[in-house]
Amino acid sequence: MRISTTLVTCSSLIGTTLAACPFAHPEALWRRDDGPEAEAEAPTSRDHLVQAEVDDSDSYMTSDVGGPIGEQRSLRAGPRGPTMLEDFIFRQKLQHFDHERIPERVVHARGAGALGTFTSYGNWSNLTAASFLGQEGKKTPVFVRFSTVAGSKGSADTARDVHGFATRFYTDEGNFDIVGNNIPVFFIQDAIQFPDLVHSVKPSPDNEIPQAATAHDSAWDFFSNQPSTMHTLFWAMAGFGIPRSFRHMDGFGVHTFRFVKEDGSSKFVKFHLKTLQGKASLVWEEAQVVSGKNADFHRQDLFDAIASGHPPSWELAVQVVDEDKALSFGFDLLDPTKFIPEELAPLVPLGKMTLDANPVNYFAETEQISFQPGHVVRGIDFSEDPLLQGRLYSYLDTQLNRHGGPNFEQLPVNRPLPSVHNNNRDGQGQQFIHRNIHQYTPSSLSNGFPAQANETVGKGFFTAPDRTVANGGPVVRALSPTFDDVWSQPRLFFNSLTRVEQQFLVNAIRFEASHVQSELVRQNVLKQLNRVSHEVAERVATALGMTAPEPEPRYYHDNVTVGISIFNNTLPTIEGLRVGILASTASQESLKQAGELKKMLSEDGLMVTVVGESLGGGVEQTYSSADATGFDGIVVAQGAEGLFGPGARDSPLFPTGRPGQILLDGYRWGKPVAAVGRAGAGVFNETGIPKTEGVFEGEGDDIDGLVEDLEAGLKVFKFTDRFPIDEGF
Ligand code: HDE
Repeated sequence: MRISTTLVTCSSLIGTTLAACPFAHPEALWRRDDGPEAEAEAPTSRDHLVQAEVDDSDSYMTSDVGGPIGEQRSLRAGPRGPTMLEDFIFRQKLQHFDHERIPERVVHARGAGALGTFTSYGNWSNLTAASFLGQEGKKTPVFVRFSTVAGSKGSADTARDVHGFATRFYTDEGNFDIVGNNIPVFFIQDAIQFPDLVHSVKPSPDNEIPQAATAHDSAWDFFSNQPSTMHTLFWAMAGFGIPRSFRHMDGFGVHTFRFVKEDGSSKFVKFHLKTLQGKASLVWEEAQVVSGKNADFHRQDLFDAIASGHPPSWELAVQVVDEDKALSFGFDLLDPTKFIPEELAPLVPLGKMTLDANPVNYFAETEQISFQPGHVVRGIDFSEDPLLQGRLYSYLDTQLNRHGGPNFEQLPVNRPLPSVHNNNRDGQGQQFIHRNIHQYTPSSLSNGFPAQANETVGKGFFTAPDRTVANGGPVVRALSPTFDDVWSQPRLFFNSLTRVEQQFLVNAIRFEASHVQSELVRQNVLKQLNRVSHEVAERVATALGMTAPEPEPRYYHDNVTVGISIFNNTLPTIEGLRVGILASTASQESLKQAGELKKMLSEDGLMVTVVGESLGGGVEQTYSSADATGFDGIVVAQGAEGLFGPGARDSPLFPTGRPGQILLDGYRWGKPVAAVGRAGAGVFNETGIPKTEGVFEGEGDDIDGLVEDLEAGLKVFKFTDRFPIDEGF
């Protein structure tokens, strides 16, 4: 099969360059011809959206129905008279404005999108009939939307939260969505509890406080009464809740799905998207400061990385398990509060996804994209996971609410690449002009078209033909007892963290629980923690001024697994990370050196900003607006040392002590900090930074060595020995 990438342009369709043609039938735009010799070919990144773009350059302003319009003044009955009802230009403009918003997503409202390409590493027909995985080098356009969960559309990016990682593959056999998260497990086991979970974490209904935070009574009341939440909570309270950027997090399909082969046989799979930038996380104080300084921290990072030519990549991988092994690991594969440790089922890398294009219109693309776990392609099937089963209903329903009708799949960002043929008709905002007057099946009058595909004809099956369900029992409103143990895996997760990550997790629960007003809820929290680990319960209890319950060892164990720690690994690449060079506008020496440093660091793919008292001479940001949240590493240029320490001269150009504070905060938040030659020892002494790991002093004027050290430090990313650990742990 071949999908022609020859676009029939809008201008050739309607003969004008002044308007685009979003209403054209995609069949006119994408031509399919099937043929055995035809090789797979697909558009990349945003080619498939270009047909809907509107280019205003070299155009006259028109009304919504195309007539040129002029003066942007309303029509008045005399210069001082009332506005006239006949002014359709005025009415059209205001009316459209009044209807600009659609309901924000009830969860995952805050997000950012990017486009790119997925390339298959091989022909995976030994695992699945999915065509986008059927050939080495086969390319499929993708759209990814990253998000937080609880916050509203205007909330801050770095709120502590689970993060959404929703990926659409525009395959040549239709859209496939992995609507996943950056954490491989979920809070609840049954979809019927989702509204309760969300109501508990959202702001209080009386005062709409707190925004984008779980540090409040109702959230922890629910968590502590619903212990299936413990596992996901542990991940969210560790670094996974506050990633450094969308680029530095993994994605997980969470549920078990099925891969179905051409012969109809199927296996269970878990989807993973492994970041090739490495996992990296902020520390909590830093994340809180970022929330205030730059609410757009993550979306800006993604946009800038792509715009500046550092496209992030992920590897799509699966864990494959025979269906009769669903219960063989000591937990149930249908239970979404469990992940499969890698040593039990290795990751099979299937291909690589690279995001290399930014949306050109946030609303049309990122806001209108309508993901659904129910968007699967032939070769991929669901499992009986009760959370997934509920999502198959909820996402369709939510799109109907957001878009006001059933034709949202016809929006440019939602359209599949192949043309759509069925008897679904009409409805609000219908974009297509269907010619078939026999819009029903079966029909002799339409010669049986569109014909119904099946396993042998027309490549049509979704449900695995050999699929069976382990059932036969009575109809029950209950979960299987194989879902009962919700404490062993949070413990496995905790055991697999480094000591300092365990401390971060404990500190995060301390922070959240200390915001809980109710003594009863705090006790319930300790009770649940104690089932996972007496140590965690005790450590949290000390901060709450309470006593942990007696140990409850039923689920205690010392097992560990791999791939959990964020801080234990060095990053495979530093491309796209940000470095601040602290210079002084008053010192030519520092400006010259800042320029040299910038050149060297930029050549290695870093995004570098020179900071000084005022702009000019290579300075791009002033001390009045700079702070440590903007940089992953900091270097002080020689000649700027007078700006640091208590002896530094106050300046009306920036808040007192700001240069020193940037350096000190960078140090306190675990970042590599460096100073060239003479500046070295001086600035560190003045700002009270001890000479420890990740604090680099250049020898004399040698900036080569210092750049090398700093870059090695950036790979470490966070120097965690700077963070104190509870005594005795
Ligand atoms: Fe969602 N979820 N969810 N969710 N979810 C939505 O769909 C829902 C769940 C996830 O960037 C909504 O279009 C139910 C798990 C992401 O557009 C809504 C249940 C996972 C996104 C919805 C879950 C997710 C959503 C809100 C329990 C990880 C953002 C607007 C059964 C595997 C997608 C929308 C985007 C969005 C319902 C649980 C991930 C209301 C009922 C588990 C990444 O339909």
